[in-house]
Amino acid sequence: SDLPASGRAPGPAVPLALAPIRSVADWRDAILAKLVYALGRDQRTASDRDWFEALALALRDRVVAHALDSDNLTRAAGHKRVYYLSLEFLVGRLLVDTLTNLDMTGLTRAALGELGADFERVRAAEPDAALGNGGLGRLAACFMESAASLAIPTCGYGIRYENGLFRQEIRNGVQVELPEDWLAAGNPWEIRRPERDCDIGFGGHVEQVGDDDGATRCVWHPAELVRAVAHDTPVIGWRARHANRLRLWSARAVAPLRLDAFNAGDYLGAVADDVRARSVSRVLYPSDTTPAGQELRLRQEYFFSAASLHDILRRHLAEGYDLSRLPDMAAIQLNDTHPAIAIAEMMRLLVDRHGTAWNEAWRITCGCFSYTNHTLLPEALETWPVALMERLLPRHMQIIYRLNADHLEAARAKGAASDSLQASLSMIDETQGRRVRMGTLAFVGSHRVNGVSALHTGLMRETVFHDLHVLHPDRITNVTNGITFRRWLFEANPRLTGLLVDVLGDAVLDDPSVLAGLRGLAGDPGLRARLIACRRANKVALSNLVGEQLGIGLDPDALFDVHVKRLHEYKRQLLNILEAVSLWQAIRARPAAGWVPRVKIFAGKAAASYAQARLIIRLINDVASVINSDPVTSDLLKVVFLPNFNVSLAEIIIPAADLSEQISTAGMEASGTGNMKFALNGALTIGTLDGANIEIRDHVRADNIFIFGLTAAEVAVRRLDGWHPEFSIVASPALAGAIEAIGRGTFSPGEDTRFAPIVDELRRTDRFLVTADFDSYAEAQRRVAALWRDRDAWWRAAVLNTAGMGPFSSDRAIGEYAEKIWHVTGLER
Ligand code: Z16
Repeated sequence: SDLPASGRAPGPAVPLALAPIRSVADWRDAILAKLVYALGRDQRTASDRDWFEALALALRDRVVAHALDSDNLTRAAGHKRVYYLSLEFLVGRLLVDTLTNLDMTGLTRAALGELGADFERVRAAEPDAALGNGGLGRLAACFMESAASLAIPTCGYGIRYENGLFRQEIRNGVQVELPEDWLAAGNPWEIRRPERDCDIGFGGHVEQVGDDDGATRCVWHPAELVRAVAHDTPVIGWRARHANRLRLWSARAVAPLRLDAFNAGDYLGAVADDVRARSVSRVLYPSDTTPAGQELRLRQEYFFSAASLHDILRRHLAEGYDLSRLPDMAAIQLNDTHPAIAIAEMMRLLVDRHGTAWNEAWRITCGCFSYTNHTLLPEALETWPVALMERLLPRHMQIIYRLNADHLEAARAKGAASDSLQASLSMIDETQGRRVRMGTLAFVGSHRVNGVSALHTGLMRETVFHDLHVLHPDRITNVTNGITFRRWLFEANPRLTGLLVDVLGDAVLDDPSVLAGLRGLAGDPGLRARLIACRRANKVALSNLVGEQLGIGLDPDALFDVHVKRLHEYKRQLLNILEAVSLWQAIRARPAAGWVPRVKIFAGKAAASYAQARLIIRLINDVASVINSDPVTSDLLKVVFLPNFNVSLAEIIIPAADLSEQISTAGMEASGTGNMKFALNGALTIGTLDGANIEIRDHVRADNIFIFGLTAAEVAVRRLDGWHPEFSIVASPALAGAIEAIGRGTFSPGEDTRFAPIVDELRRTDRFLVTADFDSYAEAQRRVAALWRDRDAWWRAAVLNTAGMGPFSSDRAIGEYAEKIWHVTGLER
């Protein structure tokens, strides 16, 4: 009689988490058992990959036990859950992350040693899970780790792309994209969940049951079904406090094989449906910040949104709750507009499937959803042609029309009645064909909408979302991004972490605010000597990698000046390489002028379709080959482009950086998160007043960061006041000299037009104000060199950077989401 409506026994009967392993011998035997009995391999011939897999399986047992425990506890406590819907999760490797959070790294090194395997090689055998493009995807991965660490019951939902972000090779200076096949050898972390599979419809027609305003029950008859197949990856939090899961959907046909066709000899036709269905989860769209706009992308968005909502409602009902209570039990976060169609899908499920009245369905929907915006670039705001939406998702289009009518009516009632206001507020953009504005749908269907840095949130209110903000003045809120210190400090930089623990005590591992205690030690010579030793070791490791990969010898005592991130014009890698050219020219003119030896390190991928970004990669590589072979400057300046930037490479590069380049055109980088990773590891930032750079300056203090360039407000003025790049070029001989060298073919011998598109853009339009900021940037670089010469002052500033970074932990960010947006707390044990 005390069973819930689901009829299942309530509560956790026994704790499932396995007892901690205490002895090396026990752990060694557990790993060996996986190698032999799960994989069927022999210890004497096992490869690094075999050992990785055996170890991952042994670890997964432990993490899964925690996840089941956490789940039982959540259910028994009737605790609200968070659902993080994201088309991207840029996880990277999971081995060391898992070992760190279970505190089993030392044990594992020893156990593998006894088995005759090498920990470092086993670790390197894991492929990166690169299911994301850049910041947005990596943020989702940091958030998953922090939610688990804070014991906030959370499920991440996304797509299990067969091919994640492409692998980048550089051939003759040119980016070449190759498919990334991370699943080729299987994925030991994931578990298939066939009982969670569900079928997702596309196309077809809608049967009208009630009146024709879309607000009453309808029946959608899809023309096509695609099966969503569930795979869970358990995510363990710090000190194994709690474990969540990441549920990724892959697509396949409902009937994968047409046996009649096969028997008739039509082998391709027999599997054609399956090939078509599988294309939905086949590959991650490689465009960072610009929407892909193809039908397959909309299919991906709806496919994973619908499968996830189906799963959320199923769980809610199975636990015996009424749908009216959904907002008390489920907070659904939309990571950008990519899953915004989930708002229409929720309305469809409630109204058509469960018979909920329209207004009640809307209360439930808005109560559950919230939306994070990650960019204001006008070309990046997602819209879908109405005609495509009508064809692929006819019922959703009806629902959107009806929601839009309600929304515009409410706006009119509040005084926003003019044609221009109604047009700007509408979910339908009529200016370029008729298109659905996904940002407006997401905004209207959410109880909270957040930006990712203070500046970005302010600009949301003032620009793109201005009119919606006036209508709903309490809806937009700021949650500045953060990064998980477990991965980006403890795992990436064990040397610095060891030092911090020595100096600040174990508490620094659990409470990032303890880092502030370093401020009192900024002048301590003992600390400084140890910091220098640890940075130098990290730089030697990076130099070895550069030597192996590119055959370039680096001096680890040179200033390592690092610019790694996606290639995009607004991120202004071009500004950096122009300054490198100009520096090279200056050194050649006066080789004995006491230059600071510098290594400029670049890495990053360009969207395959983004010609100008690809050309900038080519320019960096061509400049590198000329400069690196110049005997006059060879001890003073090197330029390096490391191919295939990914999470694992970032973990090696960032701890070895002295200087962090965060030089986007002000107002264009929503937040940045690389900026936080570098500063946490003690690099000084050279940057504009953009995104989270502003808050980083506030926390590390203005003396310890090199700020330059136009502010966002000044950029806005420049764009209006008739400024022309020629003004800036004429005023700056250094800039003119660099542009001229590029235009003259100095870096493209025999082909002086190679970089004409870059030179023309700089001279004619310069949409990203590279020329306007050049002198200010070059001057900031001279301040960098001056501070570098004053070793004590440099290291004092470095200490103050690490000391000020506590607030940029993603635990803080997730804590703010939990309190201000999700209204959840961590689970108490
Ligand atoms: C992305 O990585 C970002 C924005 C976006 O619209 C699409 C993608 Cl794939 C980035 C922002 O550019 C960056 O400033 C921000 O730090 C990051 O999202 C996380 O919020």
